[in-house]
Amino acid sequence: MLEMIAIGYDLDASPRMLHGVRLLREALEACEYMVEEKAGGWAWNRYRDTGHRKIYVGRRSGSELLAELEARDVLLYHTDEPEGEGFYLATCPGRLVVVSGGDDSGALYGCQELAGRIREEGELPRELSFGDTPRLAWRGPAVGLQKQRVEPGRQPFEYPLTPDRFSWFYDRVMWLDYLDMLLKHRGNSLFLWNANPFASLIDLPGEPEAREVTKEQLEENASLLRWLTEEADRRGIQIFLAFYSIYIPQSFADKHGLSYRQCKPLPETSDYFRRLLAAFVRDYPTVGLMVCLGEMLKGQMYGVEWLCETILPGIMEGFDHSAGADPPPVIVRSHAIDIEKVMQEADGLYPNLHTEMKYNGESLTTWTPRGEVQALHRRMAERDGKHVVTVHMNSNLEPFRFGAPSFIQRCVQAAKYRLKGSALHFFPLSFWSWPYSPDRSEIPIKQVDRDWIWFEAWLRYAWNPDRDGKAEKRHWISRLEEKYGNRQSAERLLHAYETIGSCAPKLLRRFGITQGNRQTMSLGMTMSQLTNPERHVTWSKLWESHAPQGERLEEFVLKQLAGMPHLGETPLDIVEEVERSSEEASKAVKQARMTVQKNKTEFERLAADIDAIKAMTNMYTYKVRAALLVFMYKHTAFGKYAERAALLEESAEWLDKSVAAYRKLTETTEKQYVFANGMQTLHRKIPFRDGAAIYHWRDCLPMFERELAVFRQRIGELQTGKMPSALVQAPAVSYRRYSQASYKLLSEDAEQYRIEKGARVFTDGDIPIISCAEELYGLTGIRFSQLRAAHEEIQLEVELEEPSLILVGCFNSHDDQWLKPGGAAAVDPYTFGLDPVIRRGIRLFAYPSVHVHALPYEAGRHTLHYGKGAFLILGVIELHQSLSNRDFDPQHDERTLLDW
Ligand code: ADA
Repeated sequence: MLEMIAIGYDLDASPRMLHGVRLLREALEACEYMVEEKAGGWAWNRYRDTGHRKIYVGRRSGSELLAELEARDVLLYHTDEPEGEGFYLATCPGRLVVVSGGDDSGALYGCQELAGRIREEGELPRELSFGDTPRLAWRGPAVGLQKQRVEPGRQPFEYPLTPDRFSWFYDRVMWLDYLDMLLKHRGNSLFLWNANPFASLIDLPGEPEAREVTKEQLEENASLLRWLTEEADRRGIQIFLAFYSIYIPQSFADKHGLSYRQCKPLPETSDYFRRLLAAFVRDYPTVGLMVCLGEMLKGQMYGVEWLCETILPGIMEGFDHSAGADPPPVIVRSHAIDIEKVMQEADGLYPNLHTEMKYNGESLTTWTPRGEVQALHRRMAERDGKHVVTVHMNSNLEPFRFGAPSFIQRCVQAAKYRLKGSALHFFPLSFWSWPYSPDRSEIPIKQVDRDWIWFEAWLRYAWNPDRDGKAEKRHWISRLEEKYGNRQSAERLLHAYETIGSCAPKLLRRFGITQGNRQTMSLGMTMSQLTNPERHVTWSKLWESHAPQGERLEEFVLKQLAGMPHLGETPLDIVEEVERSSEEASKAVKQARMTVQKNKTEFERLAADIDAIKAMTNMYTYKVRAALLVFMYKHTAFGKYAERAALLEESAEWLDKSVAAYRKLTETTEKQYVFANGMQTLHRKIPFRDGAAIYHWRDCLPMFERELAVFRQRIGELQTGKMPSALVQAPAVSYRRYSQASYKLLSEDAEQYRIEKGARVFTDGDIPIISCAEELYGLTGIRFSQLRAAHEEIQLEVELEEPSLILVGCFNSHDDQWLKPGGAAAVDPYTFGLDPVIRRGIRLFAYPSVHVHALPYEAGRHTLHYGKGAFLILGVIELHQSLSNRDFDPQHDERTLLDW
């Protein structure tokens, strides 16, 4: 006889609780119970009347049955009483099983836990007393409504929601699978990223230009979002839309004579965003919002106005007109703004306000973040709201698989304990190509399938990072055994995942230039980038905050030569560690191959990844050895000719090996991967400029081969007693002045002047030009007070006749008095993120050298303001012309930098 089990719940049970009941029912039926649902549940003193066993699912606050049983000491907890998403499972006298949830999500998770136990044991357990609660408040991934490339005729980030761009967005079956996966691992938030999603979702009355898609499309989008929000909510998942306050629809911009990117809120744009958000929140009061106020230096200035005068009032207005019970959560991102300044002004203006900041920048490098970045996280976390830590982008891991669970566990612990974060948001491994992975495959591989271990691990540890290491090891071995059908293989694969997983983080943090996604780490680095990182615009937070204490290459060599003690992680420590790890991983995977029973194709792909990461590791470690020898050469006394020459010889040998490893890497990846860098735009610059043209190892191999050939040729020249030709001969190229563009200077406290030898570059002091690059000679620059610029942010009003490039000169010095192009704005490809067009393009008397950047602007009026610190405006030139990419000071360049 089949046993009957009743599941009771209150009449007002929410869809979320009912989803939990459904999970329970399915599990019971799978174990051959008969199930009867009892909406309305039982009175506390009558439940015993039902003779068979029963399960009651309830929310602690609001459930009469739970309240009475608790009050009469029938239901007792041996843990903290369940609150929020927490739950407790208990067996009570009278053949009752209780699922007591802190809230609806708690009840859902309780049902899920019980359903899991029923399936595992094959029956409804007779004895239960188990409670659990999440340690982090939001736990969820990002999904990019963004594409890998800038669309022709459109701007970066401009991706209206349409099926031709995002066919998967309209695939409801795929969404349900994804939401179920999130629920399975207790993810409770999902962040959809787009520059301005509202323009594809909201129709502002009388404002057709504010819409980026057709009316029909807009309706389809709106219906999809509504459906998604409901289905997510059922599974305890909060949907967030992540947007940037600076992007307005192009058609709207055209109508008002504005540009697509709006740093400064103008009356028209402020009014637009306010109405847009009000309309959105009115229609979707449960959708959370995550706002990025900046993504450019100018955001530093205008974050407060955007948030306090436009965004929050818009949201409040929408909420007041909505049916929502509580104002939706709003998360303010710290990217490219002075988050502290913004939050100081915003605190108290909105009841559900939170902050967000990146974990290791746009890479994954360490579980011991420290320094300035750690301090800022902590200060944010001390505020009232939740502080979200984002594992953003992971540009040093792409395009490979990453599945080192213990690394991930420690990162989540660090997010909680070192950074004091209370929520975790993480990116998929290939954000830009969502939902597919970069693997070359006839049938596209979905990231959720390929990177299952990535999703599971982040979510698992976001629920509870403090799990016991040994038990965790068993857990992952079982999961791998399920996948590959054999325990021994599983043990070896876990070892392979763990050991190979440490390579990319360690390589980047010790040898890389930036934690930002300007660098595609797996494509390698040039000798110049290793030996002269400063020339390539470094981001020192990489090693000061996102790495354990340690030494950079040159520092290490200098200490070594001086016989000084080393501090922390040295380049050679890392070289040794990663070589050993990748070797171990490679052995482990070979052993695993012998016993793998299932999923052999995926196994081979994983094995190929490990081969590729090993080749990448060797490519780096050999090259680092070569670079260390170049530094030795640089810092060994002149005169010791033979000794110095031998250093370079040895260096060339290592470089040779590095190129051989690169060849192997290219061979493997040629078969396995479509691309290395997910984002294929100008923004990617390391190792080579332009991620749109250079995105595969095969594109880089010839350049690295050439680098080796040139290096050898130079050494040959040195050995014959000649200075290498590049050192003595000026290149046979002649440079012409850039084509000027007309512009007016409207500010009264600044003046125009001709760039030429002897001209003064500031209105105060007497700082003349000693020499300047031919490209700049004769252009019309702008000068202002250096003293004032050093102490406050200078604002210059200009009017451009046509779209133009403004040439901005930045001083090559860390001193506070100069503007820092390497600050927040360096991540922005459209401002200082671009490498200078002319390095050391102008020499001034007794001043640091000046790098010249070319910043694009639309026609029309602009306020130029880049932050505090002095800089130069060296002219305004036509947008379309070929720009230099050179160092104007060849002596400096070649002789002291050894950049050949
Ligand atoms: C990086 C990335 C951008 C965006 C940005 C952010 O700069 O290239 O596309 O994701 O980070 O918003 O944090």
